[in-house]
Amino acid sequence: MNGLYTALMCSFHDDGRVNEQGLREIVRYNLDVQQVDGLYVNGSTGENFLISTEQKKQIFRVVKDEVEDEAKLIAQVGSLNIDEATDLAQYATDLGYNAISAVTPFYYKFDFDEIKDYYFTILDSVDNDLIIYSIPALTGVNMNLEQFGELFAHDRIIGVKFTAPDFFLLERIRHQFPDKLIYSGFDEMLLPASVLNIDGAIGSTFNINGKRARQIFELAQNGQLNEARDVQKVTNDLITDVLSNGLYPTIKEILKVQGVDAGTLRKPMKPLTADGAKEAERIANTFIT
Ligand code: NGF
Repeated sequence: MNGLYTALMCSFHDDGRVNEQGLREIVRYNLDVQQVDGLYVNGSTGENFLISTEQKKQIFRVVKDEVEDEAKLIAQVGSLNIDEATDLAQYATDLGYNAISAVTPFYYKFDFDEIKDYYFTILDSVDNDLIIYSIPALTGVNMNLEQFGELFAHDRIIGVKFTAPDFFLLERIRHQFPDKLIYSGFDEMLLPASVLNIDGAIGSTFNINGKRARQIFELAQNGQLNEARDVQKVTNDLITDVLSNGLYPTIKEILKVQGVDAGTLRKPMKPLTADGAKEAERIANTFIT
């Protein structure tokens, strides 16, 4: 399960339905052009928290049908509705997903016992491995080293998608749990995370910049830090421009410039203005090869 996973975008029609053909095109572009090792399906980048249970299942199904066994697949099933989470975990497992992942429960201020119960309930419902999705900036859930240890004590919690700029904690987790998988979640910090000996990364910008992500990851693994820094610099020039123009709509527009039908966004996310679309085209022409 090591390697680079795209946090997969999904294509939607203007009326909010899943654009299955567009989704297949996004999958193919990631596998054939960006050449990532796997896909992280129905994460934040997939607009997961804006869609229905049926749409989540539809996306799991279409992606698996397109990928078959060409790449590894991780299904993000986390939900505030524990019944939905267990239902999706079973559904993705039956489809043949290699692992499931679940965002820490958010919005209500759950204590750690509740968070632990959430993960163990999901695991009890399904025969698959689980990767914790930790993204404190969006969930407000900050877990410490000891709490990660309590979750990692479960032998089917195999790792964490670590989307936080806390390299102290990252290093401590790496040191204490050498057998667990750590995936870095912030693409702009892939180099420092790679230096700390992560196992892989999961990123939204890999939809358009997966090849550079691989260079950073592999150069760092080979100890070629100056070269890796140069690639991270170009990557961060790209990410700076993408973030200031609007993360998800800009990635979709860049995919469109590459001939991929990335569709529109689910409300209340808003599409780019005409000027925003022009800026996305400029970014594509400047950075995407
Ligand atoms: O989009 C976010 C929100 N984070 C992603 C990634 O961690 C999300 C990250 O790639 C993800 O994996 C998912 O879709 O579940 C950033 O977009 C990127 O580093 C630019 O900041 O924070």
